[in-house]
Amino acid sequence: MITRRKFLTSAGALAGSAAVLQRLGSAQGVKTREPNKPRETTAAANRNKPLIERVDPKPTLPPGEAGKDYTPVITPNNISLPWKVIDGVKVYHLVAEEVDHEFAPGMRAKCWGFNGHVHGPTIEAVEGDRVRIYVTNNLPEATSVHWHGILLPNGMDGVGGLTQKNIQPGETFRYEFTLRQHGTHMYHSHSDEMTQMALGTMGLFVIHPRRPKEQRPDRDFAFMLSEWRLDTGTSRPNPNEMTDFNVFTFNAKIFPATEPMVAKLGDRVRIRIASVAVMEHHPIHLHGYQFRITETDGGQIPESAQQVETTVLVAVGQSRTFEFVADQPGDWPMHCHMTHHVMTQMGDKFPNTIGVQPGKLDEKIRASLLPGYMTMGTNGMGEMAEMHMKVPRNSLPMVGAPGPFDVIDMSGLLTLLKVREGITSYEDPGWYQHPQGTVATIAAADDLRRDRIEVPAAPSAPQNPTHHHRG
Ligand SMILES: [Cu+2]
Repeated sequence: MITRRKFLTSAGALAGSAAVLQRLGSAQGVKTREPNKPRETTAAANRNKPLIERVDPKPTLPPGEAGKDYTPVITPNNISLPWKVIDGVKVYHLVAEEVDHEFAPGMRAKCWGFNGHVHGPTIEAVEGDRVRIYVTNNLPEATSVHWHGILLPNGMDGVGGLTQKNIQPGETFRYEFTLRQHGTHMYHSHSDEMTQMALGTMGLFVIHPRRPKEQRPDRDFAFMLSEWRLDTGTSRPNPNEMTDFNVFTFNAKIFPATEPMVAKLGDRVRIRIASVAVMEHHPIHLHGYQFRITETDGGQIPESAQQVETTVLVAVGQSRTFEFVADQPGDWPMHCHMTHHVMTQMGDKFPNTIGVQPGKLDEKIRASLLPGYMTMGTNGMGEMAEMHMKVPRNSLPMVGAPGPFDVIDMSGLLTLLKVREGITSYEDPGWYQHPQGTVATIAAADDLRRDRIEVPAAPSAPQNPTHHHRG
């Protein structure tokens, strides 16, 4: 029999041990977010301290060191912004400027970015670091930089006109704050955002936990998603576009210009995906794996609440981080599952010709109107990847890159995870060599007979069959 008194006593003991566990947890490792309580470093939690200490707490730990305190993040096709430590503060310098950016060989545009990069380099720091970030404006109009998702004094939030004066062309502003959190965050201009962000002025801001409770990843990759309107023959993305984007990028690159993620068999892999522009949400799907969503913008999710997924939706303004053990070798695509987001430029505004039987149409048009005319897409768009058509200046055919078997008829928001056994470096190892018998191939007649597979007759002769399979 549990008496009321007994019950209360044991409940009290339980509550006590929970508090002890919580203290242990916070001493040993990362605290998960508790947004409904004031943080120990915030103004409301320190009402008895002087105002400046409450609003802008000074660091209590030395600057975090790579290797000792964290495993550096890898930003494929980009770099981490260099910094120096001056009097215990990590000092960074961003220069907002026009950048002649290559999305993929054959497609360049004058974008806006930072320090010669589109997007800007990744700012990397550690929870508890004090950071001082100088921003020089070399754009032709005023700007400001907002630290998206970062907890800081209101006047450091970087909203032009609201929390600070705009940074005029030629001016350099100083931002300084102590990092009170960890996670995948971003920075972006917050002055004329529509124009500046559509041209690329944004970057990742990765804050490592000081003492991770979880096992550290062997490979930690970070990506920023974006979409652009870049019309063929033009040299600048069009920032006035609201809905109809035609270039989709991982770290401002289009497949096959996206650097692959390379991992050794058995590596613990973390992938961070963030988006802060422009107008689209992207469900990012990884082939061959299930992963745990381990972090949101708010930092680590308690293990009991982590979801196991194969696709993660990253909305504009969000970051999502997932982890898995790379236990299956191969070349695995990671791509947006919006099918038009793995195409480029010429994929839209194309008349639907699927199933059209052009008959003598092509001949007639060639004779009387257009000598080079050819009806396309009647059996699908895959053929477009193989045609090596002449394309207008500064454009890419909408799909296609050479693959190990056939042309890969995807582009845009696609990159590869390359998992290999026995590699000694993380250089691109080339295409995966499959163990014998593990590749789908044309079915042998013996197999069909043994398994009693009856192949139905092909539909009555298509007019211009394409040879999507070369083998
Ligand atoms: Cu997408």
